[in-house]
Amino acid sequence: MVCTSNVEHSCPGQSIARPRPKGRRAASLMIGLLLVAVSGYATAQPADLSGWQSDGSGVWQLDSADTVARQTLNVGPSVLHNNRPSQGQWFRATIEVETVDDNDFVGLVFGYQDGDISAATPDYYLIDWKQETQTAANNVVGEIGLALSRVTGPIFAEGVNDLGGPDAYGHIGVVEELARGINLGSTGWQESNEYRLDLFYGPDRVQLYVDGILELDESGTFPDGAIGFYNFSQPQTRYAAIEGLPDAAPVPVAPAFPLLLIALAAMLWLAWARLR
Ligand SMILES: [Ca+2]
Ligand SMILES: [Ca+2]
Ligand SMILES: [Ca+2]
Repeated sequence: MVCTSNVEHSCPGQSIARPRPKGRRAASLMIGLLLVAVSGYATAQPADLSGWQSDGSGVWQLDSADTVARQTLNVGPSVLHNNRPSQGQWFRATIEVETVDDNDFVGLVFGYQDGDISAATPDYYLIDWKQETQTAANNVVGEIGLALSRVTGPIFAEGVNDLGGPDAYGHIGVVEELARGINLGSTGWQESNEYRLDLFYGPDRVQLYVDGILELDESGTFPDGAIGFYNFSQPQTRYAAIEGLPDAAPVPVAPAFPLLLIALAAMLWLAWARLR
C-alpha cells in the first residue's frame, strides 16, 4: 500500500523532510561553491609520465612513481610529451637543473605531434631557457634567457654532432623566435633551484608565468597538440607536471592560502550558526 500522508511519522518507517530555511540554503550554496573552487587545487595530482613519449636522443629516467622525469645526458634537442591534444588548459611544470655542469636549454613545447622533433614540416611552439650565452660550432650563438619560438622544420638530426641542430641553438632557420620573456628574456636559470612554469595554451592565446610572474602573453593562432618537456644539451635536469589545472593557477599559492581557507570556513560556520 502506498502511504500518501504528508503528516510527519504518519506513514510507517517514513519521515517527511522539513523545508530548510532560505538562509541555510544560501549558506549551503556558498560552502558548495567554495568546495568546488578549492577542489581544483586539492585534487591536482602530479601527471603520470609513464605514458608520455620521448623524441630525440635524450634519456628520460622516471622515478618509481612515474611522476618525475630526469633528462640525464648532454645531447641534442629532446622532448618528453603527453602525446594527446592538450589545448585549452593550464599546465604546470616544475623544472630544476640538479648540477652545476653546463649552461644550456631547458623548457617546454606545445602544439607538438609525436615525432615532430625530426619531422620535415612540423608546426609547434618551443619555450626554451638558457643559463648563459655561448657560441657553438659555426659561430651559432645561444643567447641567455627565456624565449618563445615557432618551429617549422626538423631541429634534431641524429649523427650530426652531440649538440644536434644549430637552428634550435641559435633560434635561426626553422626556429623563428617570436618573443622573449618579459623579465627573464636575458636572465638565465639557476642550478639547484626549482622553477614553476604555468602555461596557458589556448587556440588564440598563450601565457606563461614563471613562479607566478607573467613572462609571455602572446596572441595568435595556435594549433592543437601535445604539451611536453624540452631539453637541449643540459644534463641532470628534473621535470614534473600537473595537467588541467583550474583557471588562475598562476596565482602564487603562498603559505597564506591555507589560512585564507580557514578564515573563510570560520566565517561560513558563523553565518551558518546564526541561521540555526
Ligand atoms: Ca651551470
Ligand atoms: Ca653549454
Ligand atoms: Ca651542453
